[in-house]
Amino acid sequence: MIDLYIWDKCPFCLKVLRAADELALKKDEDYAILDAAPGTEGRREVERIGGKAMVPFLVDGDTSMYESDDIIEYLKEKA
Ligand SMILES: N[C@@H](CCC(=O)N[C@@H](CS)C(=O)NCC(=O)O)C(=O)O
Repeated sequence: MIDLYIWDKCPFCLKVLRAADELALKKDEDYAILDAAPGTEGRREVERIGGKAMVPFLVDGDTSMYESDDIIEYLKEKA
């Protein structure tokens, strides 16, 4: 399962979610959304895993990335 750390006020996060939707990826089947709003445990987890407190953030096993365009390309490969 792909984990997407998302803050729903972040336009880059919304762009990633829109792409996942357009690619017909299924939430809770193909990917999970983890709340990473500022001050949340999710945001602290993002920093622990990747070293930066930035969203969107994708984790899939040993793969992780921060850039929304890279995330969208990754999702396209998985679709
Ligand atoms: N280059 C990134 C930009 C993402 C970005 O700026 N995210 C903001 C929220 S909208 C953020 O996490 N800022 C916190 C920080 O930069 O530490 C992308 O395209 O995904």
